[in-house]
Amino acid sequence: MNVFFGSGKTSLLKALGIWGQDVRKTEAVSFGDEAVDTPGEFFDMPRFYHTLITTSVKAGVILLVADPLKRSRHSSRFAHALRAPVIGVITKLDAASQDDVDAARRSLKNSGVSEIHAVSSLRGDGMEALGERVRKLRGCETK
Ligand SMILES: Nc1nc2c(ncn2[C@@H]2O[C@H](COP(=O)(O)OP(=O)(O)OP(=O)(O)O)[C@@H](O)[C@H]2O)c(=O)[nH]1
Ligand SMILES: [Mg+2]
Repeated sequence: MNVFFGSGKTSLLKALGIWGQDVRKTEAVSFGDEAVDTPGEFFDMPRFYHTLITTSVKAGVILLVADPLKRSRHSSRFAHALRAPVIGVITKLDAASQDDVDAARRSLKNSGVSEIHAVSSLRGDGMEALGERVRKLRGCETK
């Protein structure tokens, strides 16, 4: 339990330039101008899954985040319930071992994600390629 909060979701949106507010604990599903942020706790509690699924309906792309430092394990095939393209993102590449990253990759694959990026929001690794994919799937590639 409680492996999804603090996994770096808000920091990731900020690093992608699609979150204007400060990075602090996300207490509720939060709507920004360009993105929707979710509290990590919702992924730990199956009774909140419907909220995540409903929130995803109008999304152009969904980033399913795995924290390699916490060995988070997403529900099997969870990504298949989401109604938009899902990209798996392994965060904190600057602080994780290769074993941690491999385990996070397995967890995301098990949840039904096929495209996976490993990034560091702090250091910037992988952010350019991920940003490009996100812009493309959001339909902003000509901006
Ligand atoms: N080393 C490292 N730390 C990171 C990275 N991204 C985020 N963090 C740290 O992880 C902590 C949690 O980051 P958040 O972005 O608030 O995580 P969150 O998933 O939005 O958390 P909740 O809102 O609680 O669900 C903060 O202390 C961040 O500085 C990263 O790429 N590398
Ligand atoms: Mg957050």
